[in-house]
Amino acid sequence: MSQPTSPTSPAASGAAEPTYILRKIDGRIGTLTINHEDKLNCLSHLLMDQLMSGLEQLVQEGVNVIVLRANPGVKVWSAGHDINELPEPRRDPLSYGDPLETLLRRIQDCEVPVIAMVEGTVWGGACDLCCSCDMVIATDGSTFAMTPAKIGIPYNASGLIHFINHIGVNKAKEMFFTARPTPVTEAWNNGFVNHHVPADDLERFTYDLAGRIAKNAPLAVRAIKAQFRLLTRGALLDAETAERIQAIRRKVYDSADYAEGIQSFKDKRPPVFRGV
Ligand code: LCV
Repeated sequence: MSQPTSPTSPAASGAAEPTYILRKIDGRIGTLTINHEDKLNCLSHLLMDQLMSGLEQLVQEGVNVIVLRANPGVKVWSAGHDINELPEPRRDPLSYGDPLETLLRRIQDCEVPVIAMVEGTVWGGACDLCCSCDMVIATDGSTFAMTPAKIGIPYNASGLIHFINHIGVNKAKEMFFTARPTPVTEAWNNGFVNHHVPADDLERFTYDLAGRIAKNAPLAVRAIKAQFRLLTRGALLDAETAERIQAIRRKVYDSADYAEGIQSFKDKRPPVFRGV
């Protein structure tokens, strides 16, 4: 087994960037470990940049499957988008070019299957990150919470499609409208995770499944993944519907409620939404 390697690149100041993603290869299985626990592995721009370059490097190094995980024993797998990096009001918080949206597409377009190995709680954009992986294996105690309504964010069409595809429209509405942490037993029943297993069996189970994929014909696996990607992009939207969705979303991220949602998090107080 090769040693864990970690992508560090000199920042402008010349100092090495913090290492938020650890990269490891074992045979044809690559592993990317999210490694920023003092901020609960929240998806900061730097962490997401390192995650995307980790994906590229593993594919270039010839892996046939990638496991995306956090360090063993975490209580929070990822607290979702770094709220401090959400744009100020009147700017789309989840635009096509947003680092989170770019990362989600990069995972869906990744040439090899990506398996999310989850323990602990998963929040907001990190749930969409799991949805964008090809499979999710979680421990029995894991939960998944979709939080945009709690923060005052309209989410976006491609993100909603991910959830509709995975768990059906009614369960997706419940996850988004309530922002409730959904226990894995429910998430399993509605198809959000492929398997849930006892915490002490998570690693064995996940790498056993990864090993089965790694020894299959790589070209066939890649071609099948590419077809799944094209077939699950969601129904074609006519131009007017796409513009109407944008208008609906703009009303929200232009609102005082969006500003209140972010500010209340920073102030560590419950938000007071006024519907304006
Ligand atoms: C920045 C954080 C975060 C964080 N960002 O520990 O899907 S969408 O549309 O909503 C999308 C925009 C999105 O993903 O938004 C983010 C959604 N995530 C959440 O709503 C989860 C927010 N975090 C929490 O509710 C709590 O942190 C949990 C329940 C995860 C853990 O609570 P706990 O009491 O154990 P703290 O809240 O004390 O957090 C520890 C440190 O991590 C920071 C938080 O500000 C704190 O930093 P300080 O020690 O500097 O105060 N943190 C947590 N989540 N998403 N920073």
